[in-house]
Amino acid sequence: MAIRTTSTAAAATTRSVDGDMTVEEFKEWLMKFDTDRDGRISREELQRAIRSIRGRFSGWKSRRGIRYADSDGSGFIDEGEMDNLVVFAQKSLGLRIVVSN
Ligand SMILES: [Ca+2]
Repeated sequence: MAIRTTSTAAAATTRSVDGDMTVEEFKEWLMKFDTDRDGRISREELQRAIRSIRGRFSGWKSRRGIRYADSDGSGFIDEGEMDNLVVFAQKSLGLRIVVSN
């Protein structure tokens, strides 16, 4: 049986963020920036995410995003706070995120 090298999962999930995306797709995209893999998004990680979509003022916006979404004041966006960040991304980052019922 031949062992084939398939393209990485990261490459396969790379998609345009210019069009509509679902909340699930947004979270999946965002978690790619969880570089220390602690399951939370830090300000630095959020800044890299904003920069990746050519967002301007990524430093300032990431600070605002954390402040907006970080309900418990931990300084990180954890899983339960991700929905707050969805709202922030729609309002302040101009992402079109479809909320499905
Ligand atoms: Ca993290």
